[in-house]
Amino acid sequence: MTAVEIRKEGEVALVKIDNPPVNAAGYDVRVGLVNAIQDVTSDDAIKVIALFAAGRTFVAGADIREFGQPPKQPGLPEVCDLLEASAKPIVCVLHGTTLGGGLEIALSCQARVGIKGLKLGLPEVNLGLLPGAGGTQRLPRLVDGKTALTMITSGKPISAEAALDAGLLDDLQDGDPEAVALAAGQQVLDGTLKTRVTAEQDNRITADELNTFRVKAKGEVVTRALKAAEASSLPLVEGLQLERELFVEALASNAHKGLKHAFFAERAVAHIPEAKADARDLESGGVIGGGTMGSGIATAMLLAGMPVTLIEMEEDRVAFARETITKNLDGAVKRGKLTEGQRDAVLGMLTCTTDMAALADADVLIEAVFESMDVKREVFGKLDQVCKPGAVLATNTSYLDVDEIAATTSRPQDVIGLHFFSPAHVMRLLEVVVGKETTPEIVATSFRLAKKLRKIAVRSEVCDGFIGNRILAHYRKSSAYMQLDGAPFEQIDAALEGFGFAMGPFAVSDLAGQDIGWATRKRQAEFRPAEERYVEIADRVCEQGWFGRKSGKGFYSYDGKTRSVNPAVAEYAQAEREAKGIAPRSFTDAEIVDFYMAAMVSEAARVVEEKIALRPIDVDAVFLFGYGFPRHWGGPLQYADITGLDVLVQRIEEYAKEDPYYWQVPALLRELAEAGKSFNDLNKEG
Ligand code: 3H9
Repeated sequence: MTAVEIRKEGEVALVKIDNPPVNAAGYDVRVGLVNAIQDVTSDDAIKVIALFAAGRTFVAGADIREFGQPPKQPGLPEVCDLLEASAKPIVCVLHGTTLGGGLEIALSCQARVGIKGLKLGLPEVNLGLLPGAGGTQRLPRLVDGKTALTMITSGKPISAEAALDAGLLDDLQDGDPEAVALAAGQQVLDGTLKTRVTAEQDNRITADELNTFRVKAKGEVVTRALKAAEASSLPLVEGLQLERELFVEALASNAHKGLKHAFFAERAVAHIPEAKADARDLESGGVIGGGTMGSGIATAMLLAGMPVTLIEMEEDRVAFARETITKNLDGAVKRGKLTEGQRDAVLGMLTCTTDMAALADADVLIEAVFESMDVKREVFGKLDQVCKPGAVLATNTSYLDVDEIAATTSRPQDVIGLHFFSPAHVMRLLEVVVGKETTPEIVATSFRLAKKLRKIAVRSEVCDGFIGNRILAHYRKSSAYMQLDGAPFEQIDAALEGFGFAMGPFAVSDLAGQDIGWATRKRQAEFRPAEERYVEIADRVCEQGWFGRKSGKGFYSYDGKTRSVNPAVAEYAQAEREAKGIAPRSFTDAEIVDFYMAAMVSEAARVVEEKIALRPIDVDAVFLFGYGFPRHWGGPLQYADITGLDVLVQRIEEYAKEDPYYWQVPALLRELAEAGKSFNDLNKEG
């Protein structure tokens, strides 16, 4: 099979791109297009070329896997120039998701016909790039300035109808791409479909529009894309040249490396050893526990069209769970995700009861009760009695031993951990925690469930805290150490927000409620090794009843939407320093980020080393989709690759001089650094 095929029908040459799964414009496609144009140009019988694609979509962009590899000619810009200069008119038929380089191919043709359901966009900014095959120059010559600038800078696709209105499409049809392509070719021949050369159209971006977008533009990626769009006022050749230079600059940026990694992380996590096992049916669900988590999980299942039975212990708790789920669904209505009619229909699929026997027919059961082994054991004992054979029995524990829970049933092979993140109907991450006895079928079924719930599932082995919370428990201590050593907590928050986190660690603990962490610290006190540094500042804050936002005060004081620093925190810090004989020192923002990230990378490396995560990219996905890690850094281990593993080893060794217990170079990190390898090399090895 070749990536581009030609079939001639009278005076029309049908040129088909066939490069599954998404017809990316990789090397084979580019060479195929050049050959096809040459072949057709030299055939006097052919008057019109109709270009279309096989499969689920027209070209969804350049082949992202080629970025960072040595370029192979012809490049997409050259192919687009060739299409535009074609002596015979080319009509391009678009379906599915015509994105990036795919849209740039279409812009270079002389007419464009869409197939209903089509979406068109230039998502390059989402990869830290800008359209690099003429998109920033040709789009403003076909559509109004506002539409062009919005598409180039937002990365969001538009509908076929909007594209037709804007003049990006010349016609919208229904049907199979090949049949539509043949008909469109005939229409060009008989003159009912007009053709025009994009290069000959006038640029339509006005100075006012440019100013408006300049004011809004945030960050280097969007600013660069806008600069390229601005160049569309130049003659096309000059504009294309400038676009090329900016694209090459973007390709070399760290933002592109991080965002490309994040794109692949989202997809790579589905490649698990159990992928080929027979997944079971997932028609209906059961949830045990109607607190925030249980209600969120039930909401997610309902939104995916699954009938749900929710169990609570008492009647008033049953009513409370129904109320919470209704509120969640009302929120979805407000956000425009659901109509009121759909909400009512969805609520009709919910049963809330105290009777465990009602779970007998459910395909997947998710326990979300209080985080205590005794309580969980009791619930699983009952589930074992009432659930049908073959049902998936899942626990939503965030750190308890899944194997111990499984052992309380007569069917440990059907037990798995499904760790949702709060709010469960919104957050995209789902950690799938595979027990010693869990069968491949149950793992595959859990991944199928995640897909149904539109979540990103990441496979984890059993350990305390699994991938995410285990790493979090470690690096969270680093911010307390910096605080005690002299960095004001608000500086630590600001430095990490500057790095890209939506919120710094102190603001996060105020939001989550400091009482939870305090209770954990008290519970762990007797097991804490003598060599471990322990910072008491947060305990002093909690002793005042200042648990964060919910009590109006924590590290910060809250007044409506504004927050200010709680001055008592600095006093507690100073008192503890004096008691422990610590002379405070100042930290730069860069030192704060280095220290915090080195802590995160250390534990992340150990999680890979111990094979808790399948690959480094799985750890990255957990942090991107569950912990608000800045997408442009691609995840903690992609950050490590960008920073340099040897640099990280040196930093950790330096920190270890002060605190050799906390700071230890993970064996895997050292091994990779010494071999001149990266975490990404491990991803490639699978
Ligand atoms: C660009 O075009 C630059 C130009 O301006 C200039 C050039 C000079 N390349 O998402 P899915 C893989 S930048 C390579 O699960 P869906 C994907 O990894 C590009 N591979 O399917 C996955 O592989 P696997 C601008 C790609 O139906 C498989 O295809 N374009 C590409 O949920 C299925 O993908 C974009 O940014 C690619 N371009 O969604 C569009 N795209 O199975 C990026 C996908 O091994 N793509 N793959 O894990 C998308 O947004 C979605 O894939 C799409 C389909 C909406 C198309």
